Amino acid sequence: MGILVNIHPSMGAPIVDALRRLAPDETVWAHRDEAPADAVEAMLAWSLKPGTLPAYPQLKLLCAPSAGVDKLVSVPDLPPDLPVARTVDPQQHVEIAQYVVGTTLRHTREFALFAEQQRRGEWLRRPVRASAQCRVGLLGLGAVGRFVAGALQAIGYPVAGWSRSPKAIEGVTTHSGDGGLAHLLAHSDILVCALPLTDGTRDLLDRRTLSLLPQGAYLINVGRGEQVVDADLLALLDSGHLAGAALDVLREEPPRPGDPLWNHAKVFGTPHIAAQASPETIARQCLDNLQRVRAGQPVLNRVDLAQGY
Ligand code: OXD
Repeated sequence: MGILVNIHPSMGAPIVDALRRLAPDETVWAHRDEAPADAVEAMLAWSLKPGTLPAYPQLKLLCAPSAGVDKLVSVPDLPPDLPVARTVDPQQHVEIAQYVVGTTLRHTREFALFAEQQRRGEWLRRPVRASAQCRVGLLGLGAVGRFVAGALQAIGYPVAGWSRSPKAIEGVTTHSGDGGLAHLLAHSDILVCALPLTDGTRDLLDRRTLSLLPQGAYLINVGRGEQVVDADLLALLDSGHLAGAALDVLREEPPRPGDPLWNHAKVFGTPHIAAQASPETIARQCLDNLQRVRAGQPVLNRVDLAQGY
């Protein structure tokens, strides 16, 4: 019996190494072709094709190497009683906050513009936009959202937050529900999306909701690409309603050649690098949970399949 790392080797190989280092007595397979189907007890996967899970009759645990589990819980043949665990890596919260702070500063302190000026050999001073007048609206108030809120507040940005169900965070004005969302959007000069992808958040940021943002607002997406309707975002960037967007996640990763998001002057795009759980943490939490399943104990960081995260 053993663990199958069913992840592309570019991401999976360091996790295989970590598992073998941490648990030299466990059998770890780095590829589906190597693993006897009836010996796979736990699987690590980022996404799954329909038909994969039923091929493993002894599977007792499915682990995501990530905080987001949307690509696992959406598979139609996921057995409802199979424990699915996410990875919770506090370092990921730090990294997401770094990304949001970095892109917020890049926008509000106009770093791209100054880089362009430097390239042109131009010495032109401009007034600094006061951070106190740049309101940040944060969608998603889980562990990541809370950390991001603290980091932005520490450098002078007023932060308000929204989540589907009411949540309280000390020092942050919070909103919930549809009415709360409209209010938050209308008062956000920068909108940060740090939501999990669920049926309730898919396509949440479309023409209607993004139009509620004030003229000249900026979008930062560290949630999932499927939460933004790309054509609507592009239309609002082109019309000038939105000043720009920093997108770490896209509906299609990588985007197709010719996708207008690739080259749009107002889009700062990065290839889903805002944060990654460390291979060590992924491996440790998977091994821990496998021990728990074997001992009949509850799995840690178990995904609520009804909620989708
Ligand atoms: C995650 C991610 O969900 O990296 O952890 O996107």
